[in-house]
Amino acid sequence: MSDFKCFLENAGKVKPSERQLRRLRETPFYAFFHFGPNTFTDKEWGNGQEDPAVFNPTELDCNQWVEAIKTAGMKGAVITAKHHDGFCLWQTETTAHSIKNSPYKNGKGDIVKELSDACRRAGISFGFYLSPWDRNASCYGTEEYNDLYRAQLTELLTGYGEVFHVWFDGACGEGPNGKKQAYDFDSYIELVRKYQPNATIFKDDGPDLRWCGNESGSARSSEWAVVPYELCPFCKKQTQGALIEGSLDGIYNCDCDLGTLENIACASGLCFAPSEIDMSIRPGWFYHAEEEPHSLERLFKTYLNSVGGNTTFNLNIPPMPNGKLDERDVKRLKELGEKIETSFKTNLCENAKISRTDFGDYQSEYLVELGEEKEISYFEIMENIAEGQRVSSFRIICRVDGHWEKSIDNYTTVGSRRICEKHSKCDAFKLIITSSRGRADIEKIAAY
Ligand code: FUL
Repeated sequence: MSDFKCFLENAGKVKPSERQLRRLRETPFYAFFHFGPNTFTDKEWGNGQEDPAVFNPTELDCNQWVEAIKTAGMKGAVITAKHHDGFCLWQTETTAHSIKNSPYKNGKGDIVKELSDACRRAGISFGFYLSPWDRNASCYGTEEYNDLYRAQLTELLTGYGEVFHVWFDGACGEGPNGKKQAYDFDSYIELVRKYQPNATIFKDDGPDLRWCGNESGSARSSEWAVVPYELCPFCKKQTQGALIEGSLDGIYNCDCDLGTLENIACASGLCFAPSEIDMSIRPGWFYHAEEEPHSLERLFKTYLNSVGGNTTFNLNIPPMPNGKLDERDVKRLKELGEKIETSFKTNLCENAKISRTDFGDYQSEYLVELGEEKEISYFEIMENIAEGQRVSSFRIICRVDGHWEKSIDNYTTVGSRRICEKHSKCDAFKLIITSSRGRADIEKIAAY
């Protein structure tokens, strides 16, 4: 086998871990809740000097939060247990800058507990965000802070039942004494693995989900979960050695193409690191009364391009100062859920005849005969991602009135799930795989 063929086939065999596979397949759509002193001071970033007395939600209702995200079809929720201001929403032993010193329930409240309980009751997975950047902790910028952070992490990992997702923000600013912190991420990750082995960890550069590179919900048109190890050094390196001498110093996780052949060929090794798309339903991460939720069209498009673009979708809905979600957001979530539900209600390929023809090792064609003319709006394709991501380009052509259309739609990656919005009235279509890294392994072809 030539070096090139060998390299391609190995790239197509880079596999997800069990937990990555679970996140992509079972819980790809979940909620973020940004809640804390900023909610009350109308800020996005607190400076850590806020008086805990500002935190006083008078009608807190985590059941309402959870019921609202359920209507959108989300399966998990992640709360900002501590944002950059250092204020802790749970009964921590590690700092006085917490809910213990707020008027909420006379200092006896615990938002992490209220949300995790509400999630459990509703069958929603629970997760948390714990900001490493802490603008309140006096030891920030010293090794002592890593101990403090680990203690906080341990409290959250051990006190609130099963955790599905832990979100490590990469932001690293100055603390109250002007110093920056060297975060000991290896030890943080070790703690998550020890206490919550099933939880996925989000961090800019892995280990389980990497940052997509923007906060506006824009997805890549080619989203490879297999990327150069240099980009995600917290992931497991699964192949060794570059095919081409080169250097990847110039690429960064917000570039529009990460897993291209040119990039992976120069990588010192490859790893499996799917991305997560994180965005807020409103312009801000925290609640600001004057802001409006984004349009249904924008949110639905982001859903199609994320969950249907080989990534996960973490959509933030900021609770109001009274501790409830804004009815405008609740309405939008419901509309989104209904749009998803109606768009993907009936798989028109249920009784279709599907046959595959191979053209050599890396090209193939699936003929899907529907039996009668059907009106299609979305095509859905899933690769057997458990064995790797392989398809690098494909086309869908439809048979309309007995003629095969000359399609100009060229798509690239598939991965866990690819949704293509394409309207057609046809009685058959072909999925033509025009290139792949090893033999394509298609798990599902559907049309809606
Ligand atoms: C960023 C933070 O600075 C924002 O406030 C927000 O929490 C976002 C999800 O991550 O790094």
